[in-house]
Amino acid sequence: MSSRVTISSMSAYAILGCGSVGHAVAEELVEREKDVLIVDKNEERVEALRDQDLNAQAADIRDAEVADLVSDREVVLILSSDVDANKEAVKNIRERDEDRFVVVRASDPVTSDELRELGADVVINPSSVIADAALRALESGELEYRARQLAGVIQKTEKKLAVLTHNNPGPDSIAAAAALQAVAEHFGVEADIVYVGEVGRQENRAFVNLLGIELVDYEDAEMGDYDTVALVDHARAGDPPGELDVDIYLDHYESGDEVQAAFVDVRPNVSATATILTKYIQEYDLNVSETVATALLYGIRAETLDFRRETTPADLTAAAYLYPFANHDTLEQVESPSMSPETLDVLAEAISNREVQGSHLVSNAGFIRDRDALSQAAQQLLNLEGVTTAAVFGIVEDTIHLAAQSKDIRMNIGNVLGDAFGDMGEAAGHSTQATAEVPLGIFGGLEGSEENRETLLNLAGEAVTRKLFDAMGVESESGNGS
Ligand SMILES: [Mn+2]
Repeated sequence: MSSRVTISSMSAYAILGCGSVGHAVAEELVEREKDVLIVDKNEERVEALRDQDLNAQAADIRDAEVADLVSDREVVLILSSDVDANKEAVKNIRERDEDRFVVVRASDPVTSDELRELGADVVINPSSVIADAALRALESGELEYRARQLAGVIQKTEKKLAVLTHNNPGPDSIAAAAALQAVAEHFGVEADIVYVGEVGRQENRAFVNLLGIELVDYEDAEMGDYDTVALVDHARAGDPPGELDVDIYLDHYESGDEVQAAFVDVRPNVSATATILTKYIQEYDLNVSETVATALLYGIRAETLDFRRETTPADLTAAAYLYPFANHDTLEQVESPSMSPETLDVLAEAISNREVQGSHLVSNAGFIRDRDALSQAAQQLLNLEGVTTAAVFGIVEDTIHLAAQSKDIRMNIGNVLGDAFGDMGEAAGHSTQATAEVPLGIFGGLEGSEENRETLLNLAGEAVTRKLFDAMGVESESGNGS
């Protein structure tokens, strides 16, 4: 018996009918040091069982006195191949008392129903047991086959593998990509995760940053460096860029078009591509890293809205497999990104230094260490009443860093920063969020003393603020800022 059932509080068993099934069960129970009584009508067999030091008695399991014989047993397993005899046995036991836990072997669905009506607690129908086992074998065999195919395609890589997430990737896609990267590494193939668009939303950025997942922007990627291309979780997120020759395609959604790739695994019966990758990781028996396990678990949870949306048994078993390997502190942080003390300082500084013109806010946060704090501060400042665009800048070493966020649909903040700083520094972003960097040197060569630095900060701050308001289209009207 391969399945492990623990019935620890029940210690005394009876097996009625000791053919091959009954014998296998008896051996397993005795192995587990259970007290087992075997009843079979074949006297020779009973003798043989006794020779094996088993507690066996000869009796026809149809006889009413067999019910007395097993009355001190908590569990009775009626396993003979004669289903009519089994029916009699159940009837006798139930007539004697209601308490025994009775497991009975049936022969087909009809006798299954009859045995249940007679009072069996569990009915086993051999043909459905075999059918289940066959299906499970098929499933694992199929996975083994697919895993071999996928490994083959990965191993053909001579240069590098590019794993493309879907455009503006979310957790499922990033997690699946990180897992495929780990699978490739397992086969000695270097892989990069490549994305198109933006990693939007604070949780997604927190997810990528906290786990230290490295992503390559498609714009910066040299696609010629890759001779194998994989698309993960792509079907519902627009077309991949350019004329990509796709080798590997993994998704839980069917693609609208026919996918042309050497290896395709689409499973509409699971709810996350991260689930599919978890199955491969199990199949390859990969030593899954904490990062990949945490990423996959978050991917599954995010895609199923914490198991509330279209969750399948496969998603749950994948999550259960990942659970012990994942870092739950990180998961908690990803799910509720907390504000670092640095961000809080930057935010406090930005609030007190804010200048507001109309619905536009610009603020100088001074000398800072962590430029990521700027975009978080800008995001928070959008919560101020009447503010639709917020830009916060600060100085890190010799560079002014600026982050801006806008919820004003008439304004493209990416263009605003490009207009204001494109010629003296670098600006990047899109309509709702953008960043810019300007070398401090542009504002004069003051160096050295603390006093000079303060002067420089004020000069640069005024210049940046003026340029920003100009680019936002604000005339030098009277502001209502502080
Ligand atoms: Mn997905």
